Amino acid sequence: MRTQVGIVGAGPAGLLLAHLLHRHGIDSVVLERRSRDYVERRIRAGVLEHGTVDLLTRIGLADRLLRERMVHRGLELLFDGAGHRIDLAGLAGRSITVYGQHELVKDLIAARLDTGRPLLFEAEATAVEDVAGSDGAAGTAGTAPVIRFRHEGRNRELRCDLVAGCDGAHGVSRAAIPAGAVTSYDHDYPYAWLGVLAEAPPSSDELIYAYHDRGFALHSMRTPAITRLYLQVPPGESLDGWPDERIWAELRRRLARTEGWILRDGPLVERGITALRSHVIEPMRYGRLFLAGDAAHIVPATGAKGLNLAVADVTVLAAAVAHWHATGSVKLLDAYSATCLARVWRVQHFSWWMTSMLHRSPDRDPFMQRLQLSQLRYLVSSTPAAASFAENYVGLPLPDPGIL
Ligand code: RFL
Ligand code: PHB
Repeated sequence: MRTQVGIVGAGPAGLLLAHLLHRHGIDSVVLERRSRDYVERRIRAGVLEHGTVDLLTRIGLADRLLRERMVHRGLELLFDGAGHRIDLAGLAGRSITVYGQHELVKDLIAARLDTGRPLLFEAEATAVEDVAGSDGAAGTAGTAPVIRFRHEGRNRELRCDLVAGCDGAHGVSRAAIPAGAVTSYDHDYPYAWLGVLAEAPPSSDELIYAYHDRGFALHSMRTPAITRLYLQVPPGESLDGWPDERIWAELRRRLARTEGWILRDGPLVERGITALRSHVIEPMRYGRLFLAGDAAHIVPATGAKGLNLAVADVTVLAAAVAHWHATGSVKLLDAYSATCLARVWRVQHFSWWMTSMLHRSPDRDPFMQRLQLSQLRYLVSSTPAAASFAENYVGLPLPDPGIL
C-alpha cells in the first residue's frame, strides 16, 4: 500500500488529522489496532474547549455535537463544605461544551467513512521505519518511510511520504526515534482517579471540582441522564476494593456541602482507574515522523485538556502538510514542533497547577493544605485570579492555520 500520510491510531488526533488532510485533497491511510466497536465505546474525555467546537463546526463535523451537547457557562469549586461558582463565560467570554469523547470519535469515524478514504480497524502497526530523511528535512530526501502492520492475519506494509504518530500513550511510532534524538520530560503525581459512569441524572447543572480532606472528587456528566464522577485514589489502587456502595459513600462525603444537597445515584455502568501524569517529548518530530496528541504528551486529567491539545496539534500539522503539498516549502513542517510545544507547556502548567491545588497530598502535609486553601480562597474572591483560571480552562485560542 502507498499513501501520502500514514496515520497510526484512530483516536481523536488521527481521525481529525485524516479529515483535515482530506479537505486539502491529501490522501492518507489510518491504521487502528482496535475494533471500531471498541474505540466507539471507550469512555474518556468529556469537556471540549470553545476552540475545539469552533473548528469542528467550521469543517462541518459538528451537526450532532451542536444538537446533543451541553453548554456550560460556568463551573463550581467546592471546598470547606461550600460551593463557589466561577463564571467562565462572564470572565473569559467563552463557554465549554460537554460531549463525550466516544461520541466525537463516532462522528469522526462516520465522516471518514463518508470520504471513502481508507480507515483500517484491527490493523496494528508493529513498526515504523525509515523516517529519518537523509537531510533531516521532511519529505525532501531519503527513502520513503514504511509502517509495518498486521491486518486480517497478514503482515503488510504501508509506504508514505510522512508518518503521523497519533497512537496515544502506548503506541509504537515513538520507538522509531533513536534514543538521544528526543528528550522526554516526566512528572508523576502521587494519586490516581477512579472514574465511573452512572445511569443517574446529573445532580448539578455544572461541573463540580471538590477539594476535600479525604481527597479530590469531580462531578461531571455526559447527557441529561448520565453522570460522570471521579474520586482521587492512591496510585496503584485496584477496583477490587471499591464495591459500588463504597464509591457512592465516598462521593457523598467528598461532594457534601453545608446547605444540604443530594447526590443522585443510579447503576454504575463503567469503572476505571487512571494514573495522573505529565509527560512531554521534545521535539515532537523526528525526520518524517510527526507525533501528535497523547503520543507526544500526556496531561493529568484535572484540567480537561488532553483531547483539546490533540486537536490543536493536528490543526497545526494539517496546515503544515497542506502548505508543503501546495508549495513544496517545508517551513511550516519545520515549525510544527515548536508551534505545538508552546501550547503544550502552557497547558502542562495549568493542568499541574489545577491538580496540585485540588488533590490531597498522601502525607497530608498541613503546610501544603493551608497553601491549597489559600489559593482556592484567592481564586474565588479575586476577579483577576478567577479570570486567569477561566481563560486557561475555556482554552486559549487555537493557532490560526492561516497565519502560520
Ligand atoms: P488516543 O485517544 O489514545 O488514540 C490513540 C489510538 O491509537 C491506537 N493505537 C494503535 N493503532 C495502531 N497500531 C498501534 N500500534 C497502536 N497503538 C495505539 C489506540 O487504540 C487508539 O485508538 O490518543 P489521541 O487521539 O491523541 O487523543 C488523546 C485523548 O484521547 C486524551 O488526551 C483524552 O482522553 C484525555 N482526557 C481528557 N481530555 C480532554 O480534553 N478533556 C477531558 O475532559 C478529559 N478527560 C481524559 C479525561 C483522559 C482520561 N483517561 C482515561 C486517560 C478523563 C480520563 C479519565
Ligand atoms: C469528564 O467529564 O470526563 C471530565 C471533566 C472534567 C475534567 C476531567 C474529566 O477535568
